[in-house]
Amino acid sequence: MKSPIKVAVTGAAGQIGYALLPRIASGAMFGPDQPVILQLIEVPFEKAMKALEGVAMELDDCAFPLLSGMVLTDDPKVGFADANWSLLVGARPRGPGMERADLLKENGKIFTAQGAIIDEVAAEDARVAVVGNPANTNCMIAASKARRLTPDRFTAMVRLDQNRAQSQLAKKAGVATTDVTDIFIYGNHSPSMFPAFAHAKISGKPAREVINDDAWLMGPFCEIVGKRGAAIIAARGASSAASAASSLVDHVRSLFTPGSIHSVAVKSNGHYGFDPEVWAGLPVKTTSPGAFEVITGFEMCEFAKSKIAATNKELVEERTMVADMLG
Ligand code: NAX
Repeated sequence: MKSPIKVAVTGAAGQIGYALLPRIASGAMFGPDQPVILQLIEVPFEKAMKALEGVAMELDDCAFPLLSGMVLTDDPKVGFADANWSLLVGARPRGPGMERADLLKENGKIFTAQGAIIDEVAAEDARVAVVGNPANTNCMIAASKARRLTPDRFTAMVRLDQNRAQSQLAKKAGVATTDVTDIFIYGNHSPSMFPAFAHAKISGKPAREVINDDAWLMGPFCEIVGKRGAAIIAARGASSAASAASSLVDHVRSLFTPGSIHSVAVKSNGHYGFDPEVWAGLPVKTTSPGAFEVITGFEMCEFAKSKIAATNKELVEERTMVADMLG
């Protein structure tokens, strides 16, 4: 029997947490023979901790063979202790009348604290995946607080955007989602991000040739993918939860599986013209569990360059808004 992987999850009593935890405990994230210990972190309020207890009761009731233990806590130092993976889902939602800058600052405080604590108490091989919005900038803030863990240990999720793009291309072409490959997301997890359709393939052929409708790809396709989150809220009356949880499972599983090729928001280091200091969605290849290299060399047309410039501008603006929190 392998020794368990310790997975810390913040916002564990939230709606993404509810859809995520059974997937991790069932083996979907780390494989069918890998035990896990869930270290569940919530805010120090009775209502949240009570809800967390209820979630843990349900996990008990599933009798998952791979679930070796659970820790329920409102103390991040306890929750992140020796964690191999820290999944930062919890964040403050945007309230009425709240400006983007206010949201960045409010959430910046959370990720400032969590980045420093993870650096202090998490495992030697610690990896961090940020979902709480604005995910790219929150991830940058957390990474900036680390002295022991290098920036490549901190990633943010754009996999939901990749999955949305893959599914839209499949629908348009009338094929299975598994026939669509090499669709990567560049930039921010926001409507500004760019799904680079020119490199996508459908059954091994360029998606552009198969779909044969550049006007749709450059217009409605980018729009649908970019604004899918808002469309879900309009339809469901609540933000994406099952798909976000499933995409986080994909994000971590792909980073855990050498050879996987997928989109992750990572420190850009200047690739594809991004500001070197921002966390941008980029195509990566997993080299060993938790480690990756950015796939370079994709040619960008003028349209792609302008989309990347726009999403980069937004990331730089976000960075400027939280400049006093970095380092
Ligand atoms: P919920 O409001 O249902 O749950 C959030 C939970 O986080 C709450 O239980 C809250 O008590 C907890 N929390 C807040 N601050 C915390 C802290 N400092 N430590 C521990 N727990 C804390 O939100 P949910 O729908 O689960 O969404 C969570 C986050 O994911 C939001 O920021 C949301 O914007 C973001 N999303 C990111 C996506 C992405 O692709 N990157 C897509 C889905 C989602 O919108």
